[in-house]
Amino acid sequence: NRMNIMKRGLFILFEGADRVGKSTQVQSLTNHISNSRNLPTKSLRFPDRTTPIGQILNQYLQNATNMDDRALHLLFSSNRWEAKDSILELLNSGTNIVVDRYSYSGVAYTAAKGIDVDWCYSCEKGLPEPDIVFYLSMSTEDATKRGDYGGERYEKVEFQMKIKQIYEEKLKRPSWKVINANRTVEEVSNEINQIFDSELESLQKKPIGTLN
Ligand code: Z5A
Ligand code: MG
Repeated sequence: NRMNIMKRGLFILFEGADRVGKSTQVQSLTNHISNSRNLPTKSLRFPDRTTPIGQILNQYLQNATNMDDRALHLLFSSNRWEAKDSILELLNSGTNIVVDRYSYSGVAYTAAKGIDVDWCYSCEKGLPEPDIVFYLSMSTEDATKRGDYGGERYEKVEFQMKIKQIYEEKLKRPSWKVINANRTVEEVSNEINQIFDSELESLQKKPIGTLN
């Protein structure tokens, strides 16, 4: 395994609307990379509710506070900017990161309130770019039938349909891996593991990108 020590980590991102199984698949791919592939791996999630900014976001999401939509958007973005140096350090030191939501969640959830997509995205320019984006897709109707739905602020069917539309019509890029999330956990994770395994070597040779 000495060869792996020389290689940078990959930045793998999971995106999608509520309850499509992102956190489940983040856990599964993290296990696959660290146990089956024997590579250093860490999972991260946004919002990172442990920082002071993250605590404000947590209160908002739990319906405890209200805030201007753009001010809120900037806090979600700041919560990624404050993680930028540690993300780059992890990647440069050879640790793969599997990330649960990032800039595209930021844009989708704010733009769904009627705010301009380009304005939303501009705050994200300059952040480290994910090497692979897994976009988990399923019907909003089926997603709402899954566990714990309805607890947090954004968990309303009409809002979720808008989120899905923004992801698919405004944000999705040709390079995204669109995954049918309406299958068993194992079926979904098998497809994801295969994609990761087949792209690992070539992506390790690419420099870390920047959102632009
Ligand atoms: N937000 C924002 O506005 N701006 C930003 O910049 C960012 C986020 C970064 C917090 O999200 C909120 O912040 C979110 C967006 C907003 N809005 N809301 N609401 P969060 O990531 O903390 O949300 P969460 O609580 O983790 O839920 P989630 O992301 O909606 O769920 P998920 O991670 O996609 O799904 P899961 O937890 O893996 O699975 C959900 C349930 O389904 C669970 O009971 C599983 O056991 C089950 N499950 C999973 N996979 C399957 C399959 N394949 N079949 C059947 N059942 C399954
Ligand atoms: Mg989740």
